[in-house]
Amino acid sequence: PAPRTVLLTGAAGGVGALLRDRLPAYGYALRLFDIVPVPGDPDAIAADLLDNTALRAAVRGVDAVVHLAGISQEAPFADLLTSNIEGTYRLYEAARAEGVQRIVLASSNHAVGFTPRPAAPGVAVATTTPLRPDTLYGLSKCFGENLASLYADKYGIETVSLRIGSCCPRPRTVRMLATWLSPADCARLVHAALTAEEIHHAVVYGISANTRAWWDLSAGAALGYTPRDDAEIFAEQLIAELGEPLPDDPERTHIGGSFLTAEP
Ligand code: NAI
Ligand code: 15L
Repeated sequence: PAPRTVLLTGAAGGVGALLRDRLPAYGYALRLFDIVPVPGDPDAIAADLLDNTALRAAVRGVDAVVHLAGISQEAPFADLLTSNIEGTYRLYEAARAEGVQRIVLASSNHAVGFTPRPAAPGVAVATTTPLRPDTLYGLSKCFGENLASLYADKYGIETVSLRIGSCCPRPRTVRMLATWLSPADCARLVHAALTAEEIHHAVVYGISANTRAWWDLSAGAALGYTPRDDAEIFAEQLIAELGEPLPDDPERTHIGGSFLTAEP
């Protein structure tokens, strides 16, 4: 049966906000969790992922978890170690203890960010491309994907790892014309990841049907994800405003763009 009650961690964040607005229409009852209060929702659980008691109670009785909580950009290692590495480990341990079968994990394109962008149009980067983080942040996402693999093999917990591109109301950079994940497509993707059958550990790229995409979307299609939006509608105006990045700019040369030169 399709999961009904879903724990949304990181519910106060940008992606959390757009999923809070959209997932109930798919029939889910959401339980919200974040270290900071969720605006407009007094029932949300305000706790750290490292608070075991709160986390176990949050996970208890849900059908699935959508795990967004964590640091979402480059940061000092000590902070990533706590929120992203230990926090994700604690989440999986809580899920194992409480018998939760399915986790949708927010990974990131930055797990493979140092991969060169395909030079030829129409050549796509596969989900099986070697992990190649561009930041300590990306490395923390590699840990999450490997943890998901371990918990699938060892304990049978199913994970769909979403290597999200750029999830925001509209693309803000020329690179995002390739990496954009529209809010509506994000909800479609999470719904597909929650309901797909015969999952072990699946890795998919989370972007819209962008004309300039450089990722292979077949893994997402196999889960039933059909994106409907395309960043191309913003292209003319965005390029007129910002201009194209220079040919040797990481925004042009590598998947991870400006994260290649980001320092903690
Ligand atoms: P965000 O930074 O807006 O939200 C993250 C939320 O996690 C925040 O509300 C924060 O309070 C919470 N959080 C952080 N540490 C926590 C802890 N120790 N315990 C409990 N809650 C904690 O990030 P956004 O943009 O909403 O992203 C959500 C997830 O998706 C993140 O894991 C991010 O790495 C990932 N992602 C997002 C992308 C995007 O384009 N927005 C792209 C790729 C990945
Ligand atoms: C990410 O992983 C970040 O969380 C988000 O803020 C964006 O910068 C995104 O990647 C991106 O690559 O555009």
